[in-house]
Amino acid sequence: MTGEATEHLASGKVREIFALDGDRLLLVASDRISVFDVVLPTEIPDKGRVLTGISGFWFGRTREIVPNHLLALRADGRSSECRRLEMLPIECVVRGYLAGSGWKDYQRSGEIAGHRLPPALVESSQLPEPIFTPSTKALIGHDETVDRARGAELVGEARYDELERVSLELYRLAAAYAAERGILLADTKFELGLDEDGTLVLADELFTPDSSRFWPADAYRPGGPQPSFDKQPVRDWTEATGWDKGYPGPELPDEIVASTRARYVEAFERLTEISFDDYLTNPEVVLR
Ligand code: Q0T
Repeated sequence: MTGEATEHLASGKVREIFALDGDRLLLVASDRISVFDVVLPTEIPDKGRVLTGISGFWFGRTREIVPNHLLALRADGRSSECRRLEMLPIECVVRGYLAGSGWKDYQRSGEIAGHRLPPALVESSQLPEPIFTPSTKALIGHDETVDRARGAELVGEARYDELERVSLELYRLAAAYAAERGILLADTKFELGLDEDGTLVLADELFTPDSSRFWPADAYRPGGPQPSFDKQPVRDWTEATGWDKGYPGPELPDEIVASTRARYVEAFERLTEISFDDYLTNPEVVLR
């Protein structure tokens, strides 16, 4: 036997987690793509490498805000060696624009996670200020948004305040940076954990198109849903087939695969200003 023992710990829709040893995990991003919460039978070549590279880029540029779990990027470009943490039981969501479940909550109640919002906002409106709207991980179905009182019951008041402060700071940094490159970061989700000394550490993936809504700035028209930077051609093509959005989803034609791959690579190159070929030669270029 060569190589190391790796125990498979968990599968997500598009990622796998393995234990390398007692202190380290290996996160492997596949090329699977989900639309309308369904994983399609067709893969997008290099999608997992693009997402791993974008996460690595952001982990390298947010260390002054909060330490993170990334230890190394492997030569395959899709595998990250990470510190193993005690994960916190809330997902940290920041919204700068009104979309998805936030838009639904606003229409119903005029607020999201206890944040009272101005009247007369429309779908995709920019919010007056980014807001922290954490959620609990539901075992099945969608995550449940929680307010400060419920969030503080789950992690403690001081930790909740720390999560809110760090999350807003991360969002503001990335949203300003992306906007300069023609990409609106509508919202994003972080997962954090604690290391052996109880220090807060950023985990999971960071500011990828799978954990964030990326909108092309030049197409931004509030008053309706916005096209997704990465997945819009896949959404449009699959919907046009008459698919009922249940399993199994349809196979994608080659031209949709090729144009979607190109959009992921474009997102990587616009955000990082690094050529994707250079990333494939040495993934750690994103950390410099
Ligand atoms: C985790 C300890 O990504 C997840 O599941 C998809 C297969 C969620 N998840 C994260 C962990 C991490 C990370 N990232 C970490 N550094 N330490 N656990 C477990 N599940």
